[in-house]
Amino acid sequence: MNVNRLTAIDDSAGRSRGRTFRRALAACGGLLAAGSAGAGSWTTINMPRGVTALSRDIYALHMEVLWICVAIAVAVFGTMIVAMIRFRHSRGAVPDTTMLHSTKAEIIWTIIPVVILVVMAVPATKSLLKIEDTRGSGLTIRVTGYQWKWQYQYQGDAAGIGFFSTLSASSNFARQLHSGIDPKTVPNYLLSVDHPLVIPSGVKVRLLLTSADVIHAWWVPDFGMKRSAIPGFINEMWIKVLPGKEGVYRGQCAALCGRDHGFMPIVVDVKTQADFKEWVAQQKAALKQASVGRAGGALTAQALN
Ligand SMILES: [Cu+2]
Repeated sequence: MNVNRLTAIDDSAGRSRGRTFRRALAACGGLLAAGSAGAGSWTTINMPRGVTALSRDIYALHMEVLWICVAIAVAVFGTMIVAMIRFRHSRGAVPDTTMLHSTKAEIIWTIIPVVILVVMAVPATKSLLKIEDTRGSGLTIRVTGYQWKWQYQYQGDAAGIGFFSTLSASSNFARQLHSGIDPKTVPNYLLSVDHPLVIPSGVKVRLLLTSADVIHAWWVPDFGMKRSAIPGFINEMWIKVLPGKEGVYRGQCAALCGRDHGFMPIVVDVKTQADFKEWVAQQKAALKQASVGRAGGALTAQALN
């Protein structure tokens, strides 16, 4: 084998490596393009902004941290990609074996991450403190998880109002084996209940969460909050739906709580304060009527005896 032939082999190997590299780059580009075309819109990929004071705070924090991570990723991967392309072996790059230790470099790459962490920790701590601060609430509701339903018991001015919230009959029929019902035809399949939780907008609503059997978790994504409901414990969380954001919001139990874990959804009907007052008055009137009916029934039974 002569020297010319060796050079020829080297050249062809270099060209083939170049082609492989370009093909790999093209494949990566193709994958990225396919990924972005196939993915849903930004709002379905990202977490929801939500409708409460806390959810907006959490969303802002999430976006801030996301963009910091994006900047770090661009800087780190960008440097790596440039280094791999410019200083690749096929271009004759020789490894630098002289830089074994640099105190200056170590100080820089320790201080920069610490500064980044502090920049992220300040707003995160503020949000955490806000999340835990349940003082000054205008309404308190006790929420109890059961296998597999939720119980809501209003306290304070709305005391006495309470009910169980279970999967709606339409979803329950459709979910049965061989029901013959196409779930796609059921509105809000597995996300609808018989009695939704009713709360007012613009009021700090405190939820006291517990459970009567196993660990459940109360979670409505649009409220930005999720809390565990644990037997023997009372966990707190608060919601303040922004005025103008009245409507129906849906969520699910977020702790794997047994066979029918997927069949205990959460539905919250957020009303204006005036409508909520009216609803409370209606519920109390119905309660009064029921107690009068019960008392009447008891008297009739006594008379008959
Ligand atoms: Cu559950």
